[in-house]
Amino acid sequence: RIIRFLNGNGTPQLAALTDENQVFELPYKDLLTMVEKAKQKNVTALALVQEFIQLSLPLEAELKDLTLLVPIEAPEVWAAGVTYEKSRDERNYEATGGKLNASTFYDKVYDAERPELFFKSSAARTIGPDKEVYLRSDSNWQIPEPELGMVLNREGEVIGYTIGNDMSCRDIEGENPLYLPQAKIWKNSCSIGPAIRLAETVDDPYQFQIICRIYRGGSKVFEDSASTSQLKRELGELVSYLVRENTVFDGTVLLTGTCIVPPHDFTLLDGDRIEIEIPGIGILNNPVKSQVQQP
Ligand code: DO4
Ligand code: MG
Repeated sequence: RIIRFLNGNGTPQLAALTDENQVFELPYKDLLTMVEKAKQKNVTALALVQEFIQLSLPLEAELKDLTLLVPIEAPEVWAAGVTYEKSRDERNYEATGGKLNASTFYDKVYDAERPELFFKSSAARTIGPDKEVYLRSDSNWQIPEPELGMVLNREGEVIGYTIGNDMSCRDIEGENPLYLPQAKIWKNSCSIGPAIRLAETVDDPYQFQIICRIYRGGSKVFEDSASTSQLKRELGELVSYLVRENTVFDGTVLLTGTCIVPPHDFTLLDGDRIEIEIPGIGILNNPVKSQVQQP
């Protein structure tokens, strides 16, 4: 796994994280530079990392002592929607005011050939591990959306996998589908990290478990888990629609949709803490904070 952290001089440092959670500094500016270097040497990024691990010693500091940064400064984060049955059912609930037997455009997109893809975030709006995700002040129904993220290069090849939180306002989304950008995009509404698992180390991306926990006042108020085996669509299918007639930048992250939704009466509050875990990638931890009001 690849991480970034702030070193003693206050500058970002790229590093490899082993299965034993040992941290080895890597001599590259970022993951994209490392992948480029591997291509030039005609080796995999994994082989390059293994070479450094064999030649160096791990840091004495433990992972928990490091100030982690976003593992990649993704120029854009895109997201797929309604890729799990659970997501379709919950959107129907929002859009119909709870009439579960009503048919909506969410049913249509779930079965359509073309997936739902939307622009989620830019580098300036995306935060990393342990940073605060913000709430909107004009929504009363806000949830985290725990999702597997694919890190892509400009050709749409998957470089690695990460964890993403597609923070969402269910009331704004349910009021009118045209409000989707406001229900999805605001300051600190997207979190990614803590690590990127190199694609070549993943045998089967449909076997990731996703776990979400929400803590309030020190107690756990929500926990649920799901698996990427429940995805309705293939990951390659999502990427192929993203790159179609599009300019995609190196390091773009594509979130693959949520399969975990807290109960209908749940909304995030200032002071909550969200943990999203994907074993094999890590735990993305973010405190929740009300938006700081502009004077
Ligand atoms: O259609 C609205 C958004 C869906 C979404 O974000 C998801 O399914 O994860
Ligand atoms: Mg989502």
